Amino acid sequence: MRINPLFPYPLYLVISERDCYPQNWLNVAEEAIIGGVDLIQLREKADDPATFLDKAIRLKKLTDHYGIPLVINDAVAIAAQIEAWGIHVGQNDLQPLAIREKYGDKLTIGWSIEDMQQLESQQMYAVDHLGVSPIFSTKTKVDTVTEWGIAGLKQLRSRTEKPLIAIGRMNLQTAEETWNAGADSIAVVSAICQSQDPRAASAQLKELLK
Ligand code: TZP
Ligand code: MG
Repeated sequence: MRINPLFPYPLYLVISERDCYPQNWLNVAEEAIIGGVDLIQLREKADDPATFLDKAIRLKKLTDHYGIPLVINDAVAIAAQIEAWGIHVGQNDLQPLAIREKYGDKLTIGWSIEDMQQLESQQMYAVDHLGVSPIFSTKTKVDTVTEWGIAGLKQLRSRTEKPLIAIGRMNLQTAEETWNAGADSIAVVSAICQSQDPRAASAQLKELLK
């Protein structure tokens, strides 16, 4: 398997309670880890802070138990409080430079980019890795700007050394081509969370990443 030492997590699970429904999200997380997921991001859009914190603490226990990193989406203070490995933010969230200024190297910082111009942003100085969002349009997140596609991902690959996390309709049909185009990590929601067998789904996806 091709591993980028700057981001040695080829299979990346983005999880929420809603995206796992009707399955129990924490069970899905555990099954996915056993199946081969290398890192988990908790991305809860609807929760109040107390509920989010409670979930984050429970998931942190699980990821610590299995020795994999936990990333928190958007909620920087909660990420710091539970000593998560990282934070992931988008273009409309608290920006990487501000996060770095406040938290130093306590949190690794992932940043979603939606167009090529954002590569030139000053924010890039504070970014550890990039979410390429979305590779393909997806029902899971409808407020996206454009599709990068495989061609866009290859272009990005040639323009930055930062680790690239591909997200958006990653599944057994799309993940291999995306990986071979130079992604360092394949980030998945529904292909794992909506699977009847998240463990097997994770193992099958992992198998494609060589
Ligand atoms: N950011 C860009 S696409 C996406 C996010 C969070 C959702 C990906 O979901 P799925 O079900 O893996 O297509
Ligand atoms: Mg966000």
